[in-house]
Amino acid sequence: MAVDEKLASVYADVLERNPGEHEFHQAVREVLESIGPAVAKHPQYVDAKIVPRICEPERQIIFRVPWEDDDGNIHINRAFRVEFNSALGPFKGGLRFHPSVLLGTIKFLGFEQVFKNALTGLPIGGGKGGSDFDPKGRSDREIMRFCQSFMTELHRHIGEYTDVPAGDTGVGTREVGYLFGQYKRITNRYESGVLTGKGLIYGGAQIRTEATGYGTAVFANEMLLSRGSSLDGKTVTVSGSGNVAIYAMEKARQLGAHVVACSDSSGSIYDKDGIDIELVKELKEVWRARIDQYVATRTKARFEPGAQVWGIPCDVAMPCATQNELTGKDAHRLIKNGCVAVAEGANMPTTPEGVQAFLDAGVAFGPGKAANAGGVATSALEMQQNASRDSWSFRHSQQRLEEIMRGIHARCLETADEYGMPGNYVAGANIAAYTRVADAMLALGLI
Ligand code: NDP
Ligand code: 2IT
Repeated sequence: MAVDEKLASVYADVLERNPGEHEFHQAVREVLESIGPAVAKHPQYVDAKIVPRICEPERQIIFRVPWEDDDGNIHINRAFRVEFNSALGPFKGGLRFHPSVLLGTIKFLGFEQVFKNALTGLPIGGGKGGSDFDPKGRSDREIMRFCQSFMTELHRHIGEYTDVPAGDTGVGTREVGYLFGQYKRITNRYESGVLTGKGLIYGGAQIRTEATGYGTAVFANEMLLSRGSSLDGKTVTVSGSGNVAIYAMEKARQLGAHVVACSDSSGSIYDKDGIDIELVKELKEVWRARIDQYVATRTKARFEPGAQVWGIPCDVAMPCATQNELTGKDAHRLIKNGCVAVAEGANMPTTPEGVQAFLDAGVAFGPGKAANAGGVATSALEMQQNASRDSWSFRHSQQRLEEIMRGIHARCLETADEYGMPGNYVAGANIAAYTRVADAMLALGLI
């Protein structure tokens, strides 16, 4: 798809002013390709230069993180917090620790987050942060020292009314605990709402751990229900085996699906009897092991080094590992093998060619900013509980999460219909989110 004529110069500007940041360019392009009809319908957005303002982060912070390993060696990492847009609420979004992280990575994630958060209907702006720190193989003490050093700088930029980080790749409950401990120590404030994804014992919310994956499977089910089918009895493949992948598999199974494959960056496993999700949890959450260890216990399963899951026939695919992990070629293979629905648990896991192939083939395609919004939505519920010094039951939290996911699904479909692109969740999500952010920005004056 092409970028609308009115928006072409905005996109050219983004390319020129953010050189080399390909993932950021890709994320912006996808939104600009979708929102042409909304911009045409609302000339006030053009007059107020809403689109160029949305493409420029409100604030970008880059800092040094020095830390010492267990042998006394000194390491220097680079860290970022991109506070992208606060029209709808405090900046909100996760922290990623992965060696591939660059400023452009965090900008793409922050940009996506603005729209995702708007789609939830909750009062949260968008931001993202992280570091090129590699947690693999590091001891608990090393992780703690890194988190403490990271927070020693980050603390001055965040706050429950300002910017509220959470987890993402490489950052889970353990890391959020160390980050919160250091924030509390420096500021002398038990400010629970400054971070989400906390442990249950000190202000965390029920179902936050499960929320992204659960929400992704619920979204897949909603897409199928709207087409007269459901996840029940469907064969599902999932990429990754981290937080999002594990709980996407768990909810898919609860909804009656047969999950046969998952992966990590070393390769993929195929278990035709159904993935033993408890085993994957233990391997990944307790032992922090590589995925090939799965076949040591489940001897009939197959591990393929270096392989992805996309060659395995399935009805529903859920990419839950990382950006651009599902290419046009992978998409064509999935379509040929009978895949009817794709729900993105990861952020931007499908390349533009892949997305186009799915849309052209009529596959129900749920983009990450809609399908994986359950995580951040539950973070907003955690903020709500912290603000009222309350804690809700698992059952109530699960009900809220499912309502929110159904609401997002309906909003995407209705918007796609309204703009004459029935069934196109990409257009629906981008337009619905864009108009919400744009209306808030207009109301707040030139900000
Ligand atoms: P985790 O760190 O828990 O797990 C990440 C998984 O993806 C691991 O299996 C990892 O394999 C694999 N992976 C990560 N990077 C790469 C890479 N470059 N190449 C191949 N495999 C890779 O992260 P999450 O599950 O939390 O996040 C996964 C995705 O979901 C990300 O895109 C994230 O932005 C998105 N997301 C996360 C949310 C959350 O609440 N956590 C919310 C919404 C979206 P290995 O261990 O071998 O590196
Ligand atoms: O990409 C995402 O939505 C997240 N990593 C979750 C962010 C959050 O603030 O819970």
